[in-house]
Amino acid sequence: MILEVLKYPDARLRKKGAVVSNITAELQQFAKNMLDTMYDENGIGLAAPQVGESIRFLVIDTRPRDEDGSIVLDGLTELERAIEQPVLLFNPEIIVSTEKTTYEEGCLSVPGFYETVDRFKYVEVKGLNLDGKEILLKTDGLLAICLQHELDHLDGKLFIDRLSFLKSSRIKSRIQKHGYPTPEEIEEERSEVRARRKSTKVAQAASES
Ligand code: QAP
Ligand code: CO
Repeated sequence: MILEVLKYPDARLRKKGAVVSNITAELQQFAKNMLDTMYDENGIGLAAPQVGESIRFLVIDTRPRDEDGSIVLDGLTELERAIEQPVLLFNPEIIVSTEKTTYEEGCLSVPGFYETVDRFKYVEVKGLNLDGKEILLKTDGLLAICLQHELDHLDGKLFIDRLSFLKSSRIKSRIQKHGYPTPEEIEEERSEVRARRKSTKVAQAASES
């Protein structure tokens, strides 16, 4: 089942998610619906508060895909490759974070807007899987960035809150005045972001070698 994704400035996005104490069959079905919704919206991550459930749960699948949707594993870091995706996590917590990086992020709750956000490069995150089993993820790459972005949602925080006051205010007032861009405008912005990310990646690879 596909769920409705709430958009900024919906007040429900600002609530702190409650700790899940019991992973019921109903919650397992909800988890599956969130995964369906994330794939349906072409997202790489989704947190429960984004669909109006104020609980600590997130889904992520950052595996890169080619034009026809098949997964290309060589775009992943070694640490990312060791982690089974999609990731479904209840009560996630960052227990270790090291080094800084930046990434041009977007969000299904702020469609059509992308900005560079400061994040940790490496994180260790613990939580519970669908069966309630404790798991520990040690990762870098896009998966680490996405985990930090989705964890923010569980505390009512959006990526636009992490920008400079000027950049953040510009986006917020633009949305308040003009609403969200049309699907055509969003698609245009997305292809520009993809091109920028690609050239950043090439520049990073060159500076590392
Ligand atoms: C969070 O965001 C994220 O504007 C997940 O028109 C993003 O899946 C973490 C999306 C980037 C790290 C890096 C956004 C889809 C998807 C849009 C998403 C849109 C269509 C966002
Ligand atoms: Co988001």
